[in-house]
Amino acid sequence: MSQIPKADTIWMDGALVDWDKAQVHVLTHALHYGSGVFEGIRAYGTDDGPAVFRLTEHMERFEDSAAMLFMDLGYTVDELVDAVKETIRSNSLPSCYIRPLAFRGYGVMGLDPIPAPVHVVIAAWCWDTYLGQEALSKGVAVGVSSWRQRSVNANPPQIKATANYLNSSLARIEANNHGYAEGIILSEDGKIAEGTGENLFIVKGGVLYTPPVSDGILEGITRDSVMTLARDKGYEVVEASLVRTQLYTADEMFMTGTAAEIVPVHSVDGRVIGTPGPVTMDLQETFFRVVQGKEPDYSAWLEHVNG
Ligand code: PPE
Repeated sequence: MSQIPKADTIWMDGALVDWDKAQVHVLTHALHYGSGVFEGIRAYGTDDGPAVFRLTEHMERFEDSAAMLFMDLGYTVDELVDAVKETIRSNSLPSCYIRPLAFRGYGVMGLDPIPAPVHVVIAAWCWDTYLGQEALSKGVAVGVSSWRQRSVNANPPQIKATANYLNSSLARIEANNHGYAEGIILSEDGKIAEGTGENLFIVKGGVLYTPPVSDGILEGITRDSVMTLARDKGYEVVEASLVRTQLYTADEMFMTGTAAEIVPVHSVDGRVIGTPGPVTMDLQETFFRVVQGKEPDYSAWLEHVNG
């Protein structure tokens, strides 16, 4: 993965600071105990300048993640929405990836996070493709991980917590070591959960299937967008528990995420599913038109940065 391309400023606790000055103390609570929550959001170029895709929904999820950990962000969703727009404007980014992060800061040590101060930062930079240049058009090879998904009663996957990504990192390292672009993580009882940073869909007999939130996944905003677009196009979409072999016999498979966007899967554990299928590519094409403001029916999903 390439280095983060530097932008100019980062929003930190209410003010824009120079990129290089956005620093923390080494005794920051979150560095030691993973006491943080974050978001990943994308802004795309449109005819009316950059527009952030489903920004309010991302900030609502951010607030929900924080609230579940008794973190008071100190800003309303509207204030955070404005802060994201201000960050993009200040960096003059025509399109970008946006990373809001709330974390427990410097002051106390020990496992009780409540006495530690809460900080909120928003950074934005250009993050082109997540799984490689050819992933979007040709698809990727994935493998089922030997690591199991964090349990709903241990590190709840529905909270977008920094600590959850230890699990994702173990699976990503393994996938890379095995020559796969991504790992698919199963729950302890063998159900398909998600990728290390994406949700997952299969297509079988023209119907789309994706695991329900109750199977222990992050409730992805791209997942929701794809379900909505697919239903609006007349496809049937079913939230259903899936097992490993259903991936092997799928007609099509793809993964969804803000960073990854909509990535076709061409093989699972060496079983070839095929070149990117028609349903996958239909949805991917529509998704890219939507985010670029070319589908007026979905303009409510775009939050423009200028004006
Ligand atoms: N599951 C996980 C575990 C996950 O991290 C993401 C997003 C998703 C599903 C898809 O959610 P959504 O972006 O709302 O459609 N992963 C973020 C972080 C990736 C990273 O490597 O960092 C992202 O895509 O921004």
